[in-house]
Amino acid sequence: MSKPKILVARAVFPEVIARLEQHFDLQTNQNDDSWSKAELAERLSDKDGAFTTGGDRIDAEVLAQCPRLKICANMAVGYNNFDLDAMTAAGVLATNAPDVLTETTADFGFALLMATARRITESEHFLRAGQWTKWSYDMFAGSDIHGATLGILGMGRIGQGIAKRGAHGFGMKVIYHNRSRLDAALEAECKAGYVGKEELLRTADHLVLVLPYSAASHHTIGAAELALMKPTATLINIARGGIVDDAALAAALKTRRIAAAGLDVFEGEPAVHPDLLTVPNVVLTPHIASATVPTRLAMASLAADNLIAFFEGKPPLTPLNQPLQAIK
Ligand code: 8YV
Repeated sequence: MSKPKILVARAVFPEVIARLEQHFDLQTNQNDDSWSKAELAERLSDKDGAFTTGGDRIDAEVLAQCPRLKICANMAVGYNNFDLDAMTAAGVLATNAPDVLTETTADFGFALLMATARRITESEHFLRAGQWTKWSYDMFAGSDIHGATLGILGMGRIGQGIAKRGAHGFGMKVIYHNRSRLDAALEAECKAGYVGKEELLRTADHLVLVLPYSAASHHTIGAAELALMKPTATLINIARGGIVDDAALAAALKTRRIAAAGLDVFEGEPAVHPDLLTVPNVVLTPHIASATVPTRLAMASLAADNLIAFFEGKPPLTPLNQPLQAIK
C-alpha cells in the first residue's frame, strides 16, 4: 500500500522530518520559503494530510482545491489560521499542539512583563548608543513587579501559569477576567481573583493578554480600553496580533496614556505598525514566546504524533473538531 502523502508547510527539525518520512510520502519546505495562500493550496491539492504552523491559512477556499485532504496538524496551540467550520464541513480533522508549550510561554510572558516594567531593552539601547555618561536618580526608573497587581485577560493554561509565577514568585496580587470563571480550587491554586473586564483594566498595574484570537476578540484592547488603564500601567500581549488595536496602542504609548507595553505578537505580523517602531516605551519581540529548543521540538513532535496516529487509524491526540471522516 502506498504511503499517505503529507505536506510539511514550513521548515522543522530534521529529526521530526526523518520520523515523518518513516510513515509518509513527504513534501517538505526545509528552505522555509514563504508561500502565498494559492501556492499552499496548490501544494496541498494532491495531499492526504498537512503539517501546518500558525501562519498557514486553511479555509474553504484552500479546502475546495484539496479533495484528498483528511487532516491538518497545527504546530501551535492557537488555531485561528484554521477555519474550523469549513474544515469540519469538508471532512478534515484539525489538531493543535496544547500543553507542551504552557510553561515555556508563561515564562516568556513573565520575562516580557519584567523587561517592559523595568525598561530593560530601552536602557540597553541607550547604553549601546554610548549615551550613558553618568548615574542619575530617575534614569530608566520603571515600575515594581513584586507586590504589584497583575491582571490577566484570558485564564487558560498559559494565563494560569503566569498567575502562579506572579502570585507565588513575586508576591503579586492577581486578578483575572475570562469568558468563564475558574473553579474555586483552581482560583486558589493560582491565588487569583475573578473581576469584570472594566475592573481589570482600571486596577491592573501590569496587564497580560493571553486570550485566543477570534472575530469576537478582535481589538479587545483599543483606545477606549487603554483610556481606562492606569497611566503607570504596562500592557503585555503574548496572545495574538489583532487582539490589540496596534495603532491605538502606539498613540497611547506616545502620549504616555499608559507607561509601557511589551508585544510578542502584532496585527499583520511579520509587519509591525510603524508607529510602534518609533516609540521608546515598548519592548518588541518577533513571536517567540514558545521558542525554546525543547518546547519547539515537543510542539513539532506532537503535530507529527497526531498525523501518525490518525493514519494508523488511532484517535488523534489533540483533536479540535470531529469531522465525519466516513465521507472521504
Ligand atoms: C507558535 C503560537 O510559535 O502556539 C501558538 O499558538 O503562537 C506559537 O507558539 C506559532 O503559532 C507557530 O506555529
